Amino acid sequence: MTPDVVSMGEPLLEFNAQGAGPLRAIRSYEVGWGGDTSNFLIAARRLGASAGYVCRLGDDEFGEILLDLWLRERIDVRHVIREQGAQTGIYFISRRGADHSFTYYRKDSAASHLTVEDVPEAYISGARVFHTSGITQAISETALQATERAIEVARAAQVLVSYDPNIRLKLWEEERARDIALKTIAQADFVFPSLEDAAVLTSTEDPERIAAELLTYGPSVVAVKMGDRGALLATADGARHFNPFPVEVVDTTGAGDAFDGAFIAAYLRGDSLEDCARFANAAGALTTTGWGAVNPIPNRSDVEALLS
Ligand code: KDG
Repeated sequence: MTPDVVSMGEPLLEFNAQGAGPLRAIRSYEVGWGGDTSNFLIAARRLGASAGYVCRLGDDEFGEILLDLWLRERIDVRHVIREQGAQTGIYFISRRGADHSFTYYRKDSAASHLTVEDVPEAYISGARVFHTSGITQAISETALQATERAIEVARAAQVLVSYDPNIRLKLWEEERARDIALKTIAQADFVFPSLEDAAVLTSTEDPERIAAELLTYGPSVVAVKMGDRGALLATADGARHFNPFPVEVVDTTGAGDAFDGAFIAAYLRGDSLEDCARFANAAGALTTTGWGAVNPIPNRSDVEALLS
C-alpha cells in the first residue's frame, strides 16, 4: 500500500557550525539531517500523515545515518535505492547574525543519479499527495526528468501535486530556475514559495500580488512563507494573512519544509485551508526554535499547544 504522501528528492547529511562566522573559523559541527524533501516528509509524518520517500542514497556511512532516521520516523523506504559506490551529499550551515548560508558537497551524489526509470509509477499513483521541489529539479538533468515523469504520473492518477520552488541559486542559473519552476507551478495543486523564491518568480514584492501572480498559472492554493512576517494563504476566493508567532528563533533551517509538510498533513485530515495555513505557520515557527532542519520539527501536540 502506498502511504498518503510520497516525496522525491535529495536527502543530505547536515553539519551545523557551532559558532558564528565563515566555515574556516569553525572548529566543531553538530551533525544532523537535511534535504528539503526529507524534511518535508518528516514533518508530514510527525504531524499525522503516512509518508514514503523516493530517492537514491549512497551505500556509505552517511546513507546509513539517513536510513536510520527514516526508519525511526516510520517513513516508508521501499523506494529508497542504495547505490553501490555512490556518495550521499552533505551540506554545512554557517551563520552570520540571523543569516545563514549553505555550503554543499553534493556534486555527483547518489541522489543526482535519479532517473525516470527510478520513478515508481504504481506507488505514486496510489498516494493522495505527491510532493517535490526546485532543489530536486536543480541537482541534475536526469533528476529533473524524473520529477517531470513523477508529476505526470501523479496528475494522470488524480494524485494532488505539492511543489516548493525552493530556488537555490547555488545550484542553477536564475533564468532556468524561473522557467522550470513556473512550468511546474502550472501543474501543481499546492505551491509553497518563500519570499526569496518569489523574488525570482514574480515581478512584485507585495505578498498578495505574488500570490495572485502565481495563481494565474493554475494551482488552487498558494501559501507564501514570509519568515518573521508570517504567511499568506491565497486561493481563487481571496487571500488571508497569518501573523508570525513570537518564538525565540535559533536556526531557521528547514522551517519552510516543515510548513509544507504540516500544511499537507492538516489538509489530508480534512482541515479547512485556513486551518491548514494556521497549523503550518505554527509548525514552521516551532521548527526555528532549535538547531538543524530535523530535530526541532514538532509533533501535533506541540503545534496545538502553540495554537491554543
Ligand atoms: O530547506 C532546508 C534545506 O535547504 C536544507 O535541509 C538543505 O535540502 C537542502 C538544500 O538542498 O538546500
